[in-house]
Amino acid sequence: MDLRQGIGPRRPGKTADEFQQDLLSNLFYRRGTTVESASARDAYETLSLTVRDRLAERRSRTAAAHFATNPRWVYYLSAEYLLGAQLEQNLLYSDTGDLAAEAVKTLGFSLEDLEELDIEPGLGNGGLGRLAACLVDSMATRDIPAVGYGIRYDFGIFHQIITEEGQTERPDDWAFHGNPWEFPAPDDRQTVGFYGHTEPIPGAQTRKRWVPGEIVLGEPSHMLVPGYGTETVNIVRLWRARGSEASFDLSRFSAGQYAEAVQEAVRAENISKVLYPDDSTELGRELRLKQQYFLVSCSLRDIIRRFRLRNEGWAEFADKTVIQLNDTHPTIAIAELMRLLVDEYELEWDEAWSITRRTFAYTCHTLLPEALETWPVHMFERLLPRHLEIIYLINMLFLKEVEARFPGDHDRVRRMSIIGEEPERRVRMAHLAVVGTEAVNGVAELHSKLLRETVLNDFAELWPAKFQNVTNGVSPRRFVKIANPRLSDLITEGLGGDDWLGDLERLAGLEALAGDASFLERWRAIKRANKVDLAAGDPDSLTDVMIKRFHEYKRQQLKLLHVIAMYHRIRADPSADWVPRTVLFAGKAAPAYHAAKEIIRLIAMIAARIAADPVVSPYLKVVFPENYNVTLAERIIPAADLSEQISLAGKEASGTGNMKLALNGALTIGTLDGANIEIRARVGAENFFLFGMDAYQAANAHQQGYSPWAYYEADGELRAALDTLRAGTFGEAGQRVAASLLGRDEYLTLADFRSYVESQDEVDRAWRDPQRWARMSVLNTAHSGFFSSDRTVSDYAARIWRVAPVPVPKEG
Ligand code: B1H
Repeated sequence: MDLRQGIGPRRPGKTADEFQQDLLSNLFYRRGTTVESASARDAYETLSLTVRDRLAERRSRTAAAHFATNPRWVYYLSAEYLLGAQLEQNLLYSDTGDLAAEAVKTLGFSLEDLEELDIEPGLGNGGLGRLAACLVDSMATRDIPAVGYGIRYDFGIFHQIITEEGQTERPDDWAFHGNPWEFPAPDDRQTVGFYGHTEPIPGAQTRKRWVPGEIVLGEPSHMLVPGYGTETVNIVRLWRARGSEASFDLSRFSAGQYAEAVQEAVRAENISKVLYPDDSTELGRELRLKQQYFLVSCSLRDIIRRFRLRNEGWAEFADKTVIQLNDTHPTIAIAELMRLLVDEYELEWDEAWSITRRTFAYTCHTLLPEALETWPVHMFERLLPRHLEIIYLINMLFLKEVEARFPGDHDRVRRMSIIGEEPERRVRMAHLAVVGTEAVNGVAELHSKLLRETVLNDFAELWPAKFQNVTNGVSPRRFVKIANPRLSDLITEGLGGDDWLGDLERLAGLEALAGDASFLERWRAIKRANKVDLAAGDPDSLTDVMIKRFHEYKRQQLKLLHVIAMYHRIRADPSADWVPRTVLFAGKAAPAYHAAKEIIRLIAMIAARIAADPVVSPYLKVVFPENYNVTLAERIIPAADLSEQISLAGKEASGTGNMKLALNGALTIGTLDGANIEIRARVGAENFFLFGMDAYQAANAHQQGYSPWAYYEADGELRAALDTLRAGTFGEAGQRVAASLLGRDEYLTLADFRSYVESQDEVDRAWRDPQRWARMSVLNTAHSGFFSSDRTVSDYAARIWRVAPVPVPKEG
């Protein structure tokens, strides 16, 4: 029966009355309550279902269009998704905001009340996880058939509490009250093996049998990912680990051994229990590798299942499928697809390898050596014995290729091997990712260039055409329209329409208004109103924000040295005409990253000290709102005047906060690092505060005998700031930070201090001319259209995925 003709499901209505009726039906029949007794949570859940129904209707049309087309699909594999709050976005994308606002009034609530209850699935750490969320948004917006695969962690990124003692962590039970946006799909569950041993198969050459020692179930659920201004609704499919039925031991339970009875199930469920709260370093924990394989194994089987719905045999698999690896975390997929094709589907090795290589593409997000994942061979051998055998064979064949190209170059072979030998034998996941994929990309121009010139240089020499750049981007819907409604309205008015939300380069039209005094006045008033809403400090002060994960390479400590220098200047001359500043830090540190937590503690200490100082506090305020997440970012970004992007050049792969802030009219003070370079090139050098050394100077500094003491000796203001820290004025945290800076100063903070302070002085001068500042602000927004994730996705689609959009017909 064709459900689209004759009898089909009743479709959600378009009018206010129909929306209202649907809301009430959902309240009665799905929530099981009544208007009289509906709580705020009842209303929130019911509204969410009502909005979700509208997206689900589009989803059904999307699936039908995809099924009819049998297109090439993009599968995005990512250990992290930072999707942000769902309600407001889904109201916008289903164009039901006004209907919803009216309808919930009948239940006695306002939309704002209900938005307070909305969930934020914190299933990621920082930029990498938020990028995944922006890309799935833009894939749907660009009508690309895609599924995002991830893990449904029970506990997302920890909830951060800030006290004068610094950061403490609390578990984030994000779905404690349930998640109305999620559809469980238990019928699509998969079984995943771990441990065990391999056995030869008589008569077979490369095929082997893997007998796992542990079996875990992966249960999927999905969330809908609508496109903006289009009919497409894609999905993000998240896997949750469960024990099998057999994992509950009834006889032990009956014997009163309650803990033992469930221990196997608990062990299984621990796999998706918690997100690793680590933004950079490899934890070396077996559970982490287990998570990675769990994600990959479930997702690949699901991808094959979906392929088989529409296709027979394997001839077309690589033409119909592209699997994008979001960093190395899902890279074991390369060995797993080989295992499935060779061992389970009985393809010849060469054919399987040709399919595998053509199916995968790899995005690298770092240059930090400590963030390039490697796993001890012994751990692999125990957990994934068959995969290790496959990796050895891939490596052997690959190294033969290298030998043939560079005869006698044994050092090159050693450097390029997927297995590192020193100091212990380890599997180098980035090497596997380069060898097993068709395309490798960095995330900003400088990053992609440095990848080719440094960490992946040998590979770029072997396969130059494989290496590409795709500069990151951000969703203008979430980070301008939803986050900054006032500015969005003004932009829409200024441009004569809201097409810019789906075509961000249109912001360039604002340039014509940058000389219009009344427009600039309104622009300024909006920034001020956003600051009033944020309520972080005096709305007339310069709001100077540094919002990102805490890491020494990002150099929050450099910003602090500047704060201390300002503190000293004000104390030395309290009656001078200082530019008042509110310095806002927000961000999390990995719980085990002590140096980063020390910096947070120091900020808390300095903030309290300055607040208590009647001489300094009229001009300088330091604030640290706790628990930085997507929702808080959406409040801070629209209120920012100055965006701190001050990483040591060559260390920040791209940055995406830099893009969000520039789009919202903050001016950047930054180094020539990551995407800062591309932002500056577009907004114009005169509208960007540049300082510091470049990546090449930074790369050579330590080799050339860099000495932080030389800078300490030569610069009185720097010396005074460091001496204040050393003297213990800001506690032990201050002493330890100073000791680290005057010890090795790995990230060359002292070397860039003078140039940074001079650039900050330039910031003050620009701020004193409000017209000039407003014009610079407008020009930043006007020329940041390139940084839409829609453009990023179009780049991937054209150059890496080679996929075409599949339009979804409108209803009726
Ligand atoms: C980025 C990570 C990352 N790069 C390891 N690498 C992780 C590495 O839990 N882990 O083990 C988690 C995350 N994250 C960031 O990616 C870069 O630092 C940013 O510069 C970049 O903008 C972002 C998106 O490409």
